Amino acid sequence: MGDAPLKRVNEGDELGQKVKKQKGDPEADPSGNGEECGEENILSGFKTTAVLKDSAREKTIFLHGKLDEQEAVVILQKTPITVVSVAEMFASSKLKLEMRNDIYSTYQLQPPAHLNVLKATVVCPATEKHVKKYQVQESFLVEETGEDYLSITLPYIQEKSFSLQWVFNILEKKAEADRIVYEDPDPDVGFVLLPDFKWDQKQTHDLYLIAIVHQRDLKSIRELTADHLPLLQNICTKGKEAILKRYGLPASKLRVYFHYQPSYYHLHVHFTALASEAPGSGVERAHLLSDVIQNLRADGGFYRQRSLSFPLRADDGLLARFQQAGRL
Ligand code: GTA
Repeated sequence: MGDAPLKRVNEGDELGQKVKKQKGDPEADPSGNGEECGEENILSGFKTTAVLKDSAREKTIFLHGKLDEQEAVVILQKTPITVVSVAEMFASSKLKLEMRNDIYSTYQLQPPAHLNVLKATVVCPATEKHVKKYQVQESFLVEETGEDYLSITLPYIQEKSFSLQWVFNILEKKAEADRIVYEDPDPDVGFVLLPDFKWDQKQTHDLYLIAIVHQRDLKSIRELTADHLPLLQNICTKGKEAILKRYGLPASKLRVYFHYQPSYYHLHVHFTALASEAPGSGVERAHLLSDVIQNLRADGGFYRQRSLSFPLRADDGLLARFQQAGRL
């Protein structure tokens, strides 16, 4: 598989065990979300080799480097400020005046440590494909016919996709079990709904959940037919109900969609707050679940036959395959 780590972690590998623990491995951390694992800071040994991407607007930096000689990607993100924490923040922060002019003044506000937390995402050992995924790059729009999918895309993704181990861990309750918001265990129309790992779950204005289907033979929307309508309808209805019940957010405040191409080829649906600009929610990549359902109702072969457009990054191997096939 193209997702082979640059350097493999052995079963007994110390760093592998540390990272597993940090990332919520059920053997090490039954909670699945790494709570209170802070006895050891595995990132203290991280040596940055490159900044893959940084964004002042999104207050995020993506770093490539080494953790104890293993390739790693670390994403640091400042988390949104929640209204509930504001009163405590004002009461307990240090405030240093920067400038004052007439009715205007700016300050450096230093909140207490527990109100000043960054979200850190660690991928270790990272593959070359992970490093490329997070790197800023030029993109090209590709129009893929149904035939292109069978002759170019499918062989490529069978050969070189990210591992789905994290998905199977969720479905088998080996990881993140206590984060599950809703599950329909039916093998045909069932799914698991849980917070996406990009969401810190502190506030609903950037709510992000994913519904992962129990069926294991569906890679993406390309493989959907009218036979899958009960599955899609089930995710749509029960997913929205579960989000309303747990977070109080009605369907009218949600953006519910698939990615094409996804990064992980096991069918899943993204549920994001309409108010947020989740990465990958643009028209060139997102396909609303409601549109997919209607298209399949009108034509059961829609996603097998129609051309679908999507962006590919300059060094994506799939782009090279489209170029080699004279399709670009
Ligand atoms: N709960 O272990 C996991 C897990 N993993 C490995 C991935 N996801 C997970 N969720 C849980 N546990 O939304 C989530 C991903 C994603 C979904 C897969 O599964 O967060 P996809 O197959 O369509 O892949 O969806 P996608 O959208 O390309 O992947 P991803 O990772 O979201 O990357 C898209 C872009 O988002 C990146 O290029 C980057 O710009 C940005 N991004 C990625 N991760 C972060 C992050 N932690 N913080 C900020 N931005 C990020």
